Amino acid sequence: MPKKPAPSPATDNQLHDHQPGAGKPSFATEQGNGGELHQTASDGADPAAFLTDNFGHRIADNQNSLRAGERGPTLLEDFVLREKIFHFDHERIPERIVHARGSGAHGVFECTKAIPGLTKASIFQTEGASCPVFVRFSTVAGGAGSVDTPRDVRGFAVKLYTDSGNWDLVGNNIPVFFIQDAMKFPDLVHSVKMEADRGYPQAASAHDTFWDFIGLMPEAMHMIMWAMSDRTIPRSLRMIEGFGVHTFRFVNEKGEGKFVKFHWKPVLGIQSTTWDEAVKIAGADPDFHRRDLFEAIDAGDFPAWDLGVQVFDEAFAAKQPYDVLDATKLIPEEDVPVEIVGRMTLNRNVDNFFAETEQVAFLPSNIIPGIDFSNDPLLQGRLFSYLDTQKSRLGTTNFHQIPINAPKCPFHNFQRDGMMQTLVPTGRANYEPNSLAEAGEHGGPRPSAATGFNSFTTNDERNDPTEKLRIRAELFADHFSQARMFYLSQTENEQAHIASALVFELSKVTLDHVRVRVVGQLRNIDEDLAKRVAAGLAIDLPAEEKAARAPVDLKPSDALSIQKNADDTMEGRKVAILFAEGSDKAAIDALKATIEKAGGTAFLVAPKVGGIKVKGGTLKADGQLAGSPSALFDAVASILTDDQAKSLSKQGAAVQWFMDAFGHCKTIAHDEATQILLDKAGVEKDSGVVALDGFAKVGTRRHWAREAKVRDLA
Ligand code: HDE
Repeated sequence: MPKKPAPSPATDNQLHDHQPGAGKPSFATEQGNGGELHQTASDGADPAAFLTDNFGHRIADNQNSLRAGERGPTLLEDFVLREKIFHFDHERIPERIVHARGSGAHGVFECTKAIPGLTKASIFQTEGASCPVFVRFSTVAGGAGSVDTPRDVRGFAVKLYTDSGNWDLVGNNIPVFFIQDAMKFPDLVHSVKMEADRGYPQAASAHDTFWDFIGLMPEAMHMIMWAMSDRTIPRSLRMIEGFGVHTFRFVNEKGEGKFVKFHWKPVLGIQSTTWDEAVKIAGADPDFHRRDLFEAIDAGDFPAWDLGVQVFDEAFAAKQPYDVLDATKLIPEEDVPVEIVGRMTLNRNVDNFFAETEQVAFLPSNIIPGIDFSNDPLLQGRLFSYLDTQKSRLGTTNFHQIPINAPKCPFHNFQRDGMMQTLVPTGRANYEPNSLAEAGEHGGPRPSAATGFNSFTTNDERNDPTEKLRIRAELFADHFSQARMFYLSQTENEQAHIASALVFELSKVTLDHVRVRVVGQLRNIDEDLAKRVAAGLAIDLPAEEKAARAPVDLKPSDALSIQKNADDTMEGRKVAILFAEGSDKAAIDALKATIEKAGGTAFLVAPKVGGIKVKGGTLKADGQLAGSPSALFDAVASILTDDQAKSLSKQGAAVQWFMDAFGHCKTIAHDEATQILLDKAGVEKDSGVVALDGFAKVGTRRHWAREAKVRDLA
């Protein structure tokens, strides 16, 4: 007689942990009508507590597959196993072609200034009008599992669920783009992604094919200045600007149209890291930005952005030395000030990453009456691409029914069927016109000429729509004027960062002629920049690449610099306090209070995380020293005993902690005992290396004047 198999311990646990009626397990998926039927189940238990398969059958054992005998083969009959594995096998969907790595959050947009004279968009009619939003921030080049802090442009995609339909403002944290025409997008993306034969590098532009393409596409040079600046190594997603990039249209009730550019201004200010810091963060916490966003929202520190608009007309556009339809150009804020009309606050984390952040589908073609497109050829190409890509990513034309994508206002039409149809349209009317209403049946919805979306009729007289041409308008040929303007608008330190980033990236290029060509292009931007980069690469200054159109000198714009606009707020910043056995708890508490009062967060770091005996009690650390390098914080402080400081001065992780904080130009607040560690780390006294009671005054600002002491910049 076969002996009775022993029950597996896991099965027992499962039964004990999830006793029916013991409360709703967090993994329960309640779907369809099954739940309702189970409500009336005879055993009277909470139906949500039962593990079922996808068709509502309760599962008795979630540990063991069905076998023929104790040591025999698994049976095909095991529908529980087959369904579980079948579903798992298909869990992944294709990642986004670009912007695959992203983090999302819910929030609200509120109109803070009504602008009915400019637009009839419902959301801008009354001050205080609001709508829900979903935002997804992303990097561009890396795959879905890549790190958060490569040098890369950040996507800034906002879905506003307005009462007149979804408005998707799918922008970036840089106001211009690499290319002028959608025709070049696949080439750009192929060049920056992993190289086709070798499959590397991941999430990096520092390689041959990218710079080969760039050297041959001088229209990218303005964007390259931004990409090599600190904008592409942000400190936090909460501290990036957002831009709609393209010129759009505002249309008012009278049908009058003006051009508009959209800006999102972070309330916390713009802040970036240094390159060395970004690289170290990638190792210490590959999810640095995702975690930072999640934790801030979780703690109730809701990040916010002001929505600004630059509005101008054809007459203004005609007078500029650039074409406003060219996405490689911006409108200086000094020429057209940014007017703030709304505020967006992110106040809720996603409940499920896949269902929301992964399945959200942004469409630049989602606009609402009162907003319209311009003839920007890059934007026009995007209007096709995003709708198209969703079919291959989400697998069905019914992707709009996924909750995160569905509008929150009613939608009715005669589109029917398709894969994964989850709606159940009723009635016979699935065509229009119909006269079913005359027979007392429901005839379905009808178009409305008055309230429906009417495209703006362009009054651009320079355009002859009867001509079919594959050309670009004349001013699109100016590739360097604004690149120069951007470079000259930066502080000396920011210019040095740009030059050094170019040297770093081009040093990774192995094809000599590619390097030479890019430096030849830089000569059209700024002679000094080209010389610095050539010197940094140890190559002779190459001949200037011929410019299609000679650049003109534009007035530098202070608004383009991060450092010129930095304010000293501690709001949203994170300060690490290093302590160890015997540290003075009162001093730690006092510093913590100072940081929190200024809107920052204190993070306690110690050699061990459990309870540590300190002077005045026991203290738990938030992070262990080796796992919490100083690169993860905005500033550091240290409160130690002489003995502990001496012992830590022999440990690499502790010495590196201060060396990096100093090298990343951060404030270091310390007690006397810490001096031995500072000496070992080569930390010299300056305005950012202060005693503990001096911290409040210096705060978390960076001390850029120190940088020349710690590294050679190009
Ligand atoms: Fe995108 N872009 N793009 N792009 N883009 C995508 O759409 C595309 C461009 C941007 O978080 C894709 O749903 C073309 C400019 C963001 O889900 C794809 C062109 C700007 C996101 C696509 C551009 C952007 C995308 C990939 C040239 C800034 C992430 C998956 C004509 C204004 C949205 C998807 C998210 C995503 C195409 C140029 C921003 C393939 C053809 C310019 C923020 O459809």
